[in-house]
Amino acid sequence: MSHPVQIIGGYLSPYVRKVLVVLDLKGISYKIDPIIPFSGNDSFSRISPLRRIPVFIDDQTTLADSSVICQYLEDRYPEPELYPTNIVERARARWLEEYADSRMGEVFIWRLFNQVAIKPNVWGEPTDKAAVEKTLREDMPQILDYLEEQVPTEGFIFGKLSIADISIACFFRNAEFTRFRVDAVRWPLTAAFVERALRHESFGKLKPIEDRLLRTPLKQHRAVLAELGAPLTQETYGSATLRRGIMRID
Ligand SMILES: N[C@@H](CCC(=O)N[C@@H](CS)C(=O)NCC(=O)O)C(=O)O
Repeated sequence: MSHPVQIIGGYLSPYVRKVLVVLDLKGISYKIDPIIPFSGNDSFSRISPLRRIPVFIDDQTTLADSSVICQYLEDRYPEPELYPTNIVERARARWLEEYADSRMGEVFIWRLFNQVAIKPNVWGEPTDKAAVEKTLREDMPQILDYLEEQVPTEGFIFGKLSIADISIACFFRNAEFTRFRVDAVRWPLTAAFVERALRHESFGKLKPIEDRLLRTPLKQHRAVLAELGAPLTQETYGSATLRRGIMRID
């Protein structure tokens, strides 16, 4: 690979995972600075004005949004194709990616993963159990009802694995981190689809790293990743000081 790629953002983010899976599928090697967005330093604010991860840096550009990054990778490295060629299917793939990033992001990350993992582990705040129960009772079924109509009985949404499958599956991995499992009786197609997608080699390679990080205090993530042989950058955009995100108030 002649153009070294850097990814700023940790392995437990679904948006980082989407980019790492796409890089893997396209055979592009990269270095990673595995920070959480809240530990970003002042330089991080310059490369990620919304103070979000992932950020992508290569010899040509710096990009701070997973969908923009994946589209750029597709344009620059077209093989294998991860967006359908047919323009109607291509638009639907982008819609499903957008649905995953916005609605599933809101529910799986902000209302679930944030409550169960980020609040206690990053901010030392208790989980709001009533809020989690409400999310599981009201928001989650609505998403699963929609997905049940979108996913196929076998294979992937457009036949071969595409950005739509990858984007959706990434959020289910974070749901697994909170011990959430899709009810296979109520949503059989979605349950089977998620299992199929997450079994894909490109997700499988990340799984041992993710599992280990889940058991590791944040401060030790870099050291543990070095021990695991992860392709770490030398420099980091992280700092010891935590800052709240700038896009929302919780
Ligand atoms: N639209 C962005 C969303 C990225 C995003 O929200 N990332 C989360 C991490 S999972 C984040 O950085 N959150 C910090 C914040 O919003 O303050 C993308 O697709 O890259």
